[in-house]
Amino acid sequence: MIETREAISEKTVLIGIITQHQDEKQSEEYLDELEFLTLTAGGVAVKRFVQKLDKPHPKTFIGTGKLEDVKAYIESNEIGTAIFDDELSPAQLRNIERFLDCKILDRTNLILDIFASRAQTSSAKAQVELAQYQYLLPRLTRMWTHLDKQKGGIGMRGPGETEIETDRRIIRDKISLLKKKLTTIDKQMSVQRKNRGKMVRVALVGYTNVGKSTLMNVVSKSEVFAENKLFATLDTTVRKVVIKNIPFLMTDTVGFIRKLPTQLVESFKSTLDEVREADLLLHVVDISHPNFEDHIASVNKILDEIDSKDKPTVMVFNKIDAYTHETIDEDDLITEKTKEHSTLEDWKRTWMNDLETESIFISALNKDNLENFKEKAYEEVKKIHIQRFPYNDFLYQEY
Ligand SMILES: Nc1nc2c(ncn2[C@@H]2O[C@H](COP(=O)(O)OP(=O)(O)OP(=O)(O)O)[C@@H](O)[C@H]2O)c(=O)[nH]1
Ligand SMILES: [Mg+2]
Repeated sequence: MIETREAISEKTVLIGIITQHQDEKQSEEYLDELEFLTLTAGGVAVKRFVQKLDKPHPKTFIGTGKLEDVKAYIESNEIGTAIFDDELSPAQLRNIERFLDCKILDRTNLILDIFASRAQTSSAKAQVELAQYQYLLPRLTRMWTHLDKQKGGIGMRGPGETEIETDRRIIRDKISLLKKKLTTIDKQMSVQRKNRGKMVRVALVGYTNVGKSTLMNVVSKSEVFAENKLFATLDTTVRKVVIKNIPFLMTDTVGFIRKLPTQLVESFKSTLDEVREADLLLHVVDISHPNFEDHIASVNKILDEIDSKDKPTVMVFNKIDAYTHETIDEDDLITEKTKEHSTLEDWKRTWMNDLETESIFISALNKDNLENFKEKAYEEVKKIHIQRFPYNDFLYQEY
């Protein structure tokens, strides 16, 4: 595993841009997420730099004037790491490294780093390692000294060209070895999944930290690791669940995030196959999060990328206990009602009126509305079960 962790346990600055499609509030929320990622990786964000740009500057991500501000701040505040809220191209990374005298990380790097620290099984480890090397290959610069020494980071002078070439060769070899290893793992996992028979398979999907594992635990009485950090779950867990008289398999999977690095989506093939092969998706949403609609869109985008967008899906709005909304005074005639003023009842009405989508509102933590959730899951599983086992209809008689 490529270790970059100890390098982040220091003061960091966050750097993002606001495009013409975003408002400032949205950009704040994106940086809140980057700060949460930084925290999860063990760092502390002490300052944010934001610049209005239509698209990232091709050479330096933000303009050089702004970069000067960052440089000055870094120098006078003992900042160890600058974190950019997007994937930097190899050229951008090189240019910024020349400019700023600190460790440079981008969003992809940060996510890969968290995944690396979370990986438990050999399959998860191999998947992350492959993604890390694929990210690293075009970016071998002075940041990475010769691999034998394995020292990343601050102030290291670069290896010579021949050393970089040697490193590239080593990395290419590692990539092809890992790919072979993963092909073997994929085969084993696919056999395992086949051995589970024809039982209906339900997968919990959703943005990271929305409560998938918590819900899995309350429904299946298992003890899957859940915590208030991003990407608590990397390895899938499968449990047999019985609701009324129908048994089915429930899978807890890795959380998704906005701009999930493509290397990760590709290398997590065997993990995502659980989703791909599921009969029913429970799309869990944290309705208490100000950006939850954005989260839904990100998850749908990834589902689309793994050809799972058209599966039967129930939207499970979780954390209703934590939902808050803004209010408008009765005598305030100026403020216009926006989404931030929607009550939980408003949201329920909106989603219940959407006839194409099944939805349910719960709190997995407080077990609010859990019986209705189970009923809903039962109904949906039953539809699939009936198709699969047409002669088993005695199962559905009410007792
Ligand atoms: N207030 C509130 N918090 C909840 C609820 N459900 C889960 N949480 C909390 O949300 C945090 C994340 O929960 P997890 O179950 O780990 O979320 P996850 O979706 O599995 O997250 P990843 O595995 O990181 O993708 C934990 O601190 C939970 O206690 C809920 O209904 N209400
Ligand atoms: Mg989880």
